[in-house]
Amino acid sequence: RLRMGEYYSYSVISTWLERIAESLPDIAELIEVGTSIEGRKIVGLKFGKDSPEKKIVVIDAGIHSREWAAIHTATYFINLMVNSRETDPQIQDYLKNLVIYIIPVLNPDGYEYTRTDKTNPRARMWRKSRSARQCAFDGIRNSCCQGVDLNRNFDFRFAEIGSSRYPCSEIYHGSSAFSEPETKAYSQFLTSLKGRLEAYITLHSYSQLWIYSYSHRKFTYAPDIDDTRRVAAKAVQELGRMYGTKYRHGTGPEIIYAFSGGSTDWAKETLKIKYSYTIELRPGYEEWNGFVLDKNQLIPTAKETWAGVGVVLDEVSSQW
Ligand code: 0X9
Ligand code: ZN
Repeated sequence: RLRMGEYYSYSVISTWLERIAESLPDIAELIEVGTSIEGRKIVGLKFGKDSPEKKIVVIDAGIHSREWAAIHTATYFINLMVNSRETDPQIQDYLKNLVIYIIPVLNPDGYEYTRTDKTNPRARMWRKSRSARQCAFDGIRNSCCQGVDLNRNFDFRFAEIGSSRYPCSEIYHGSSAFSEPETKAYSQFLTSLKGRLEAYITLHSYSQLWIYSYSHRKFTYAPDIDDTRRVAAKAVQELGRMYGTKYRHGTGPEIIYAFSGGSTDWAKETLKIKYSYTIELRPGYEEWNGFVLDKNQLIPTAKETWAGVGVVLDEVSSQW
């Protein structure tokens, strides 16, 4: 058991997932998405007995390592599924009607690096992966840096907008689409679920936004935008009912900025997932350094997010 409202190392989180899978084989299975550049196994849990006609929902977090509130929220979801499986009828419905994958830390190397904080104060703000140094001439000198922004490395309009070809940039897109083991493995994992994937939700922080496709250009949507938008609107409404937290919904360029190479756009376009959302958790965008969220906000953040995510899950599970 993990006490919620705390931050844990990647090894504690993954051991916890293993234990859950061992002790509750009827509802949870350990899954291995792939291996990070430093050799960590990217693991998650698969909830619900599988059968070919069941719809699948995938929830991930931690593609950006400094976004600890997102990682906590994903572990909170897991904790909730496990602890409420016998008492909460809503969770029982999900377990019966859906297959839900939760992968709490997509970028474990980056996450562990952010936890080395005490020896290196700058490390807490690390966003990218920990891939090997690459160099590029930036007009003045040849600059070499480590890490790729994994949320710029997906094969959706790769390198077109809102990313950088300089390895020292925070938004370095990598040498080519899916050049990184983390994104490559994850895209293969998601592709293997194609056809049954009805929702894909990626948790980030911060700015209190519920974002849908597409991100590269204003007013550019997939044909099923009406459903996507309706469910997003309902989700932010339900989320706000709990503590009054105000979220906005829209596409990236409409409500924050345009960029390409992100996971939700790739999932939307390539896998034709109806509900493909990026959620930016607390705090609001006016906060100066919202990546460091006060511990006492962790559980409320996770709870209200679950209320919003529940709208998506209800939508998908009621189609059955
Ligand atoms: O820039 C990103 O990768 C995400 N924001 S974050 O602050 N967590 O790094 C994605 C935001 C989604 N934005 C758009 N779709 N434009
Ligand atoms: Zn992020």
